[in-house]
Amino acid sequence: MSLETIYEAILKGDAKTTAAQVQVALDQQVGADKILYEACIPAMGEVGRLFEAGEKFVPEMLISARAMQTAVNLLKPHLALADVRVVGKVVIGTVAGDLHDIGKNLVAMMLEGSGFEIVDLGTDVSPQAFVEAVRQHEPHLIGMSALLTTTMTSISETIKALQEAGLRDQVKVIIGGAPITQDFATKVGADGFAPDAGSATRVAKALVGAA
Ligand code: B1M
Repeated sequence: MSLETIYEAILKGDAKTTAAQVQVALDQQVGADKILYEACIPAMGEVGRLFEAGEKFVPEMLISARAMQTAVNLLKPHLALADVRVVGKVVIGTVAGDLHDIGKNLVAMMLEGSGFEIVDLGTDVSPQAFVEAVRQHEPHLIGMSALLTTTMTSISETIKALQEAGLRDQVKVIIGGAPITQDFATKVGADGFAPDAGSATRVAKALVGAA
């Protein structure tokens, strides 16, 4: 096993080899976070670079995403901490028009591992669905993920919908995703921004006063 083998397997979209090699790595006591951050996530970055360069196409992105998901499923129990107290409730989703969920799932997983109760609304979540979920679940936090420059606007639309529903003051909003920046978060009035799953946990805890 080497991290390089896992990286290559995800890049090729070979889910079977990915699963087998991740398991070998875990059996050899390689840290789950090392496997995630040094093999899996860089592989997805390279898939994106090749797509942008016209050397990979949507179906190939999809099979790499599936291979990545098999890795995440195997890593999950090792990343989540066992005995954590509940520090707050988060409603999380990928915004309207956007189907990317790997990053959102990782963020949800890390939040869960650090004591948050998670209500995952999935992908392509409309502003109205976020509003309804806040009414129904009364979370401390809403987490929105956007991976496309074209869907970043769904974040501001959702924040606006929360304001119009009179719910904005009841929840903190944390956002993230590849095109999102702190500047954008400030501009749209989000309470927090995190560039990756690890910092999402720190920001979320700070927002609920559990840091
Ligand atoms: Co898409 N795609 N994709 N894609 N895709 C990108 C995002 C892209 C950058 C590729 C590229 O051109 N280089 C590009 C967007 C360009 C842009 O908008 N500027 C792109 C495009 C164009 C598209 C389509 C439009 C392609 C087409 O159809 N022509 C299409 C859109 C579909 C839609 O959503 N409506 C599309 C489709 C797809 C697939 C379905 C094939 C697949 C997604 C499968 C899935 O998610 N189940 C896919 C994939 C896999 C990618 C890339 C290659 C990888 C994304 C990923 O999973 N990264 C991506 C290229 C890239 O990102 N470099 C690309 C790994 C993941 C761990 O990182 O999601 O960034 P990420 O999450 C990080 C942080 O961003 C952060 O923490 C995570 C973990 O550290 N984070 C948060 C994320 N959410 C957060 C929330 C937070 C806090 C932090 O708080 C709540």
